[in-house]
Amino acid sequence: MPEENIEHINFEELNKKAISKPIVSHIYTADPSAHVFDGKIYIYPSHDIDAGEAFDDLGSHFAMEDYHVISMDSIESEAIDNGLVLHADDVAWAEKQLWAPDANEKDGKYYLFFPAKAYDGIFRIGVATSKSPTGPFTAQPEAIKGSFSIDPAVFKDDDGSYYMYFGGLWGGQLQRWRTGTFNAEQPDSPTAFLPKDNEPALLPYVAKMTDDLLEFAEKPKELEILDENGNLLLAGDNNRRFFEAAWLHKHNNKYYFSYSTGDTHFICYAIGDNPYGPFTYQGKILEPVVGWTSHHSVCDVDGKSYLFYHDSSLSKGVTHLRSVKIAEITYRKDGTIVPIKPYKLD
Ligand code: FUB
Repeated sequence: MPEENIEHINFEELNKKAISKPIVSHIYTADPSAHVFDGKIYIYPSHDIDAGEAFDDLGSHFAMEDYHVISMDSIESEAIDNGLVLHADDVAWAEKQLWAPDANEKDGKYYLFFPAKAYDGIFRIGVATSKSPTGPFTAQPEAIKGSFSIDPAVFKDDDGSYYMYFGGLWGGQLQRWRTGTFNAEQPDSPTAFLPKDNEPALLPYVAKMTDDLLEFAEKPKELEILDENGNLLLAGDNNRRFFEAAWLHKHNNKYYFSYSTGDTHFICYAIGDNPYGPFTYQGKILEPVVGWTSHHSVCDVDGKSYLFYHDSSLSKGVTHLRSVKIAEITYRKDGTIVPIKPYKLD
């Protein structure tokens, strides 16, 4: 339910029909990355604010400055805001736009992975560490070497290896890295340097992390997303191609790579046999929500699988003021996912 239809929406009615309510309403939260650490649920979201920036297709209005961590004892219990855990002022390399983060745990230490725009206007990905899942986090002095673009998601495989998935189009700058170096031409254009509609779509990236989780252990590789015939999805296939919001989870020994299609507002997924893919497109997980963006994570809690997502229903459609919600995921016997409709519309 993208921005262009917003004036026609009766939010009171729509919110009555929403399948889930915001987990917190005293602040705006978005891009939820959920994990279970020591039996408790921790959600690492963006912290949306209205910084007064005008809306544009580069996402300048997403002018977030800090992060909070939300925790829950169980999926039904109250969501607790653990307060400020990291501010842009405390990240030496980052100027602004603290976008969608993720976190993970290793040997009792917690790692917050986050994208931010550096002082040269280029998005990089940084790491901050803490002894506690609820922070506060201390940022590394520099961004991860060789990092670029946005939306890091760090997956721990069963063998103890950690992989970062990342990338995002338009304001996320992925299209500016096609030659391997940043293309700073036409700085105000979100769509310059995108492939043509009949060319393969831009792909997200994956890189194994070093043992200390602070750097890439290898040069990031493209993650192939194929159609049912084994061909790469095309750039003009806007309903299915990758845009942003990478997430990787495992179900019944298969790897599920899920992502947002951006301008068509779906959360989709593709299945593969290993963390590097290739992945074959399967379908949608979430139909469009209120607001332009859609961003999610998938997390198993007490034997059930949940989608953590956001919408702009609480802010009555303000696209950069979003709220995190939760809905249960149902798998079919063949491992495919029943798509979730966020509102029970007739
Ligand atoms: O929250 C800012 C950006 O909007 C995220 O990085 C994208 O995934 C989209 O949700």
